[in-house]
Amino acid sequence: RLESLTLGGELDTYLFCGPKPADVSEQITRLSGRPFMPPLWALGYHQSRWGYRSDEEMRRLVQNFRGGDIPLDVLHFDIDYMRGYRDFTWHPERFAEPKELLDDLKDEGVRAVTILDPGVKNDLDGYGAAERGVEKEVFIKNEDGSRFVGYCWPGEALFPDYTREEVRAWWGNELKESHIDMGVAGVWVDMNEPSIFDAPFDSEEIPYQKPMPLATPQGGDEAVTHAEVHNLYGHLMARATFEGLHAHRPDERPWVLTRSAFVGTQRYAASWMGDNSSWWEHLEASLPQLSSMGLVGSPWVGVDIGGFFENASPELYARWCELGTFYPFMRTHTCQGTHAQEPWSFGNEVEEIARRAIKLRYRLLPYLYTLAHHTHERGEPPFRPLVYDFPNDAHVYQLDDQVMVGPHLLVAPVYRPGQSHRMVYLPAGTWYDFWTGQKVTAGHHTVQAPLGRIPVFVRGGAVLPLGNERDSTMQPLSELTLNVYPAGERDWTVLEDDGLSFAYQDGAVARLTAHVSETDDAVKVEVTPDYERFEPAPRDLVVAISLASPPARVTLAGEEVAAEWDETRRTASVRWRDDAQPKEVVVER
Ligand code: MIG
Repeated sequence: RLESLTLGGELDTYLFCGPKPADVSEQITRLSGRPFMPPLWALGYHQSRWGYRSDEEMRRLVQNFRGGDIPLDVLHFDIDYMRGYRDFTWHPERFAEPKELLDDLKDEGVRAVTILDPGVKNDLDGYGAAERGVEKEVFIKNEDGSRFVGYCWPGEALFPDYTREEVRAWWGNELKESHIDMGVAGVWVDMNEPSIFDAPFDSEEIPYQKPMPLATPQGGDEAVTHAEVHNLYGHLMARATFEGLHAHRPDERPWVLTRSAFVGTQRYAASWMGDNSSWWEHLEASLPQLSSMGLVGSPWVGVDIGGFFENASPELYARWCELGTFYPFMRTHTCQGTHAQEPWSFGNEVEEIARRAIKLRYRLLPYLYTLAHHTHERGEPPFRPLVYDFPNDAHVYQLDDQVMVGPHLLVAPVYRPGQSHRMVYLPAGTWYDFWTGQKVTAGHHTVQAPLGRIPVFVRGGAVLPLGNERDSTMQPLSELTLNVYPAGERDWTVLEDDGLSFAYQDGAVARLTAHVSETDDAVKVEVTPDYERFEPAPRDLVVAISLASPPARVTLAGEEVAAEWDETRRTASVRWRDDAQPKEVVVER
């Protein structure tokens, strides 16, 4: 009975004919907008929890990350940084000097992301944001013309009508002094379904979630009811936040994280899947969740690593970090009142696993960042179901416990406790075990996966660019390795830019192309840098070729060189100082 599920109005239906799933992702984002281009730092590791509540605590966290040799780019500031949950304020005692704090964090390579809820505290007694908002009439009014008031964290709250352009501009202006001038890098928008309660949280009765009355008028010149735009509330809040960051810091790409979204929100914001729990089932569920989001045009997604509600076991947290390495957005987050959930909170063994998982994330950044360019250009999701890459393989149609990360990596996490191996299906083609460099045949395999080792396979033909380990993306890349997994003739181009500004739109992108070809007894890799429009920081280039056994002879630019043989990963590697000149590496088997 469809009529009982909808409230009326028209339902516009679009049919995307593909024919392949990859074509559908391209078509959806061609119509509804290409995903925003993230700044490089947003691809780094984010640490969060509801409950970090002081300047001192934030500084201690950064010390622990740096002292523990665990990379970190972003700390999230949840609702406790505000003064009584008032948007656009900082708590006067707990965060007395936000600018100083954020400057100091930045000196350590760490950026801040702050949360904002749509409900602006109904406090017209010296609270500037609410007063200016009332003066500019930005808040939603009831049918009788009085201001709509709902309950949320600040108690009585007023709700901006983000459908109106002048309201979005007001919201953006409010961001300037309180956030942008303080040095906040990105903004996390929450509760924007909008989530509203019928009583204050500290009341005797249990507060009950209650939507805004559906007849509530919204809109400006084009008058609508809340019923018509309810599902756009989060989308428009994300848009207002993105546009505000952009307007007041035009040289940097905005980064916004939103809980509620609609078709098209991918132009403005990343999102996470909301409040999950520290359950194995939710670790497992993240695979179909995130890969489905990617398919339908919303690729910058993650789930709370370790789980939000309840307490993660050490093993669950370790496994979740292993998988989180590959999430488009990698953040640990947990609820107020749960056990500590930092990489070091579960003892030495788990800390080492989390450290290695986060370090691998940083090594993968040149690959993930190249994928980000593809995502931005054509809607190609970095995290996707196998059917995206193998549309003709009926085995993968029902397969939702392994994913592709870009075209090169197949990731098959362990998502049950106490397991040391799992089944993995590899579609037709040549594959390599990421950890051992061993060639693996297509088909079903039982794969060893002890705690600390997530099964990852590289597709034959891949050139996988890996960077050096870094504490933060603020440190330059000093080494770029092109890992070559031979399987015939292939090209791959690594894309790099300043990672922060919009200069890439004018072509300020470095392109490093590797052309791989194979004969029976040799693998040839032609590396061609094109740094005319953007010059990367000084660095070494390395070509590392997966081989069954140590090579007989290796040449670099025609000269015989001593290649380094890595027995554990079965690669022969050749290194040189990147002088922006083309080079040819030939390995004779
Ligand atoms: O009512 O800001 O999903 O990530 O930590 C809870 C506190 C409000 C819900 C978000 C969660 C966040 C929490 N918020």
